[in-house]
Amino acid sequence: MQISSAFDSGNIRVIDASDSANIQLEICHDNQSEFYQWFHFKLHNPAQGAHTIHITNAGSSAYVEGWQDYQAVASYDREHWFRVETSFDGQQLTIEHALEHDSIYFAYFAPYSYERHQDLLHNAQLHIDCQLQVLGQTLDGRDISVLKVGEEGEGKKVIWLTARQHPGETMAEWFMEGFIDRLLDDDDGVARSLLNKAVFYLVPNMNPDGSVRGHLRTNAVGVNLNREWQTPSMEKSPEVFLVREKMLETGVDLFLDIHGDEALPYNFVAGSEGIPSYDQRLAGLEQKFKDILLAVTPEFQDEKGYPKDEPGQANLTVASCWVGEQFKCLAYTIEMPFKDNCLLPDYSVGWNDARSSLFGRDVLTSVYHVVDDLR
Ligand code: GEM
Ligand code: ZN
Repeated sequence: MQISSAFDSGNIRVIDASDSANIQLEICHDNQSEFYQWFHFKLHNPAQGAHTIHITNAGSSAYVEGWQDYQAVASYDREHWFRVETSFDGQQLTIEHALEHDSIYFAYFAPYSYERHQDLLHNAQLHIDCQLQVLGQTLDGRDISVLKVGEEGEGKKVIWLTARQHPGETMAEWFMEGFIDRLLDDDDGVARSLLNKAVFYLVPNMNPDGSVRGHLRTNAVGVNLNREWQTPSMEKSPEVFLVREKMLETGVDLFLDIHGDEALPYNFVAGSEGIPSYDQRLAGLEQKFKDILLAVTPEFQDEKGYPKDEPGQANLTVASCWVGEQFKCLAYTIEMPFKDNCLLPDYSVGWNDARSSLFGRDVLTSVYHVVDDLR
């Protein structure tokens, strides 16, 4: 039996793989960081049959509550990911699976590879309304890429989306795939009307280094990008520094920052109620955005989510808080679950890549219904 993680977004350390009934593994920390939770590895065993895998350090991971009622994902073909029997005893996460083929991949959530990221960018640039812009390079030397869709113009709004500041939250880039695909669909009336009303700046992956490295939450040097928005630097957080500079150049009328949440089995939003400039106009825009999304899809809900920030108490190092305050604009963090939407569960796949992509398509409808009210 061989277990490896020497591939794009791979993360595991083998402690003991001599007995298929008692495989012992550990998740590696993000580089120069205390965070860990993302895992992605391949198990090869032509003997096939029953395997019991223990991730022995799960109990000290970043979000231990994320393992409660969590089921790991697996794939034989690296395209179709399904949930496998998983349990957590407070210390170790145990995966039980009977192999039906010689090789199988296991992961925390459906991976989104750097190759697929490049395909997303380069397919999008083929569209006449889409420009592929490179703002600079990350600390590992990868492009910080933005898709500009549409053109600025008199009375047109400027809409920014960023995704995967936290690289292990791969559902964020699946979301962007759906959002971009619909926005570039010449047969879609919502998309075509939106391009008459707004120009879009879309960052499908804010953290390509952390993605390839198999990190949960940080970039190449262990920095949490979603705590860098007040004072980013080229030395620690060039990803944020360069995107923020571009935002200051273009202005922002609507901002969405796309994430995943380890513990809450829901889709939800986190707003800007705690920023100093929060007012009835922003509160009204937030409510309209949510009301439309609630009407469009039962995958969204507005009962469960993060505790609300007290007035003036928002953490302005967080993207949606800093952007909301800097531009006095509607700014949301959008969260999807690593587990499932427990209000509409799918027991075979849980929340997954396809549902994330469809949710991205649905959010475009909310953007359409608020675009005229943004200023
Ligand atoms: C969260 S976002 C924190 C709360 N955001 C707002 N707008 N109040 C983080 O970075 O901790 C997002 C995430 O990690 O998924
Ligand atoms: Zn996140």
